[in-house]
Amino acid sequence: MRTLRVETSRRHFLTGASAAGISLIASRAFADETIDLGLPDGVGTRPIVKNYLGKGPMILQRTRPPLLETPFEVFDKDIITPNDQFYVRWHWANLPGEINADTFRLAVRGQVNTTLNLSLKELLAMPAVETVAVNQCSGNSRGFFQPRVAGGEWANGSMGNARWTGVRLKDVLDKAGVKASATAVRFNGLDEPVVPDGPDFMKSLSIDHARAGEVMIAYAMNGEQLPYLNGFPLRLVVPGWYATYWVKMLNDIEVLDKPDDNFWMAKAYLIPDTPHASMKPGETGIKTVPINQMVPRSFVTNVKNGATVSAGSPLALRGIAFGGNTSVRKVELSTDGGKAWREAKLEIDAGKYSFRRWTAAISPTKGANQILVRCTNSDDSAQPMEANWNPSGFMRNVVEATTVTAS
Ligand SMILES: Nc1nc2c(c(=O)[nH]1)N[C@H]1C(S)=C(S)[C@@H](COP(=O)(O)O)O[C@H]1N2
Ligand SMILES: [Mo]
Repeated sequence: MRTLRVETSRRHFLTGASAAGISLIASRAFADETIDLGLPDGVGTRPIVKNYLGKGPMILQRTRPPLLETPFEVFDKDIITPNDQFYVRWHWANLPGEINADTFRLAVRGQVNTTLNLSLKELLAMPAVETVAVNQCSGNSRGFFQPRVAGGEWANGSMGNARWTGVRLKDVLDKAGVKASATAVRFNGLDEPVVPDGPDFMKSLSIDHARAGEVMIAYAMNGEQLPYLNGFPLRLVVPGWYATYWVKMLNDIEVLDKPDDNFWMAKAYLIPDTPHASMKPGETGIKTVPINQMVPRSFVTNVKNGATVSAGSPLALRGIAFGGNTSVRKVELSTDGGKAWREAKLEIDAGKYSFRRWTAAISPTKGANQILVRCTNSDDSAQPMEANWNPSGFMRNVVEATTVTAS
């Protein structure tokens, strides 16, 4: 557990002033290489950047603020997504140019008996906990929504799975002593709006969720300190919940005595309160609620849509699945459009919030073969056959189809 490298004396520098520096680095990191994400209407061509603020090869979605997508083949290599290819998403481009780990403090204030200003050393001295969990953007796969919706046009790579190490949020709240008046806990990071009246990015959780024990303040990711773009030096980890709650560069925790009405809770990240958060384009009068727990998903990772394979010999398939807010119960495949399903083999269980590797073999017949893959989680929630739709492009988890041609 203590082999991880978290140097409290280390600083994170960006070359140049923060915002301007980021664009400069982006343009220097530009390669000639591009990728076609295969989005509907052929709008999916993006540059690949290879050296963007410490990241390896990534799909550049936007530079200000930085939005980087993980190339999908990364998910075929391991159920853990490496830090240098873990996706990146920020709402505002105003990121600190330097973070000094020595002087950094995490404030815990509001409805508490004692206001705290915790150093990284103090946090590292508290009992450490570890969990493997999927971090997935609410808008992962938004680029596949039809009709199209506004927002980052992600393919399937705004998700990743990592081993997170840190302290329990509950332990930090207990240290401060939460007052009986507490109803919610709000989290804020070091990033700031680029316009004076822009709403600072903040998210909150109910006091019960915050104290239930699973929510973590992480200082390490896959045994290393957090990469700058993934929230150095601290981030919230909310297992089973969409990544919008996983506040990065976390430096302020405020215990509230009333519901949080800040923009990012009350106006943004709302979903229709309907099955699969689905509605019809233009439909009105639908009640909305803040987005919350994730839903199951599964993907083939070793064969690309449109690939050519040989007929008559078995085709080995493998992929990843995750249960969302609970573990994977089963992964099934269908090659007849969803009439018959066969169970895939599930590999190592790294924890209920982790990606799980699955393997299977099919026997392709001459011509086009459509492979459907479906995950059912331990709450018996299964991926739907029909894609959901909502105007924000959230919570896509339709059964994925991969078509290969056998000759
Ligand atoms: N401070 C801060 N934390 C944040 C955000 C942000 O804009 N600012 N974006 C959230 C959203 S919407 C996502 S999808 C995840 C992305 O996490 P990652 O960049 O580490 O992959 O960070 C979350 N935490
Ligand atoms: Mo997100």
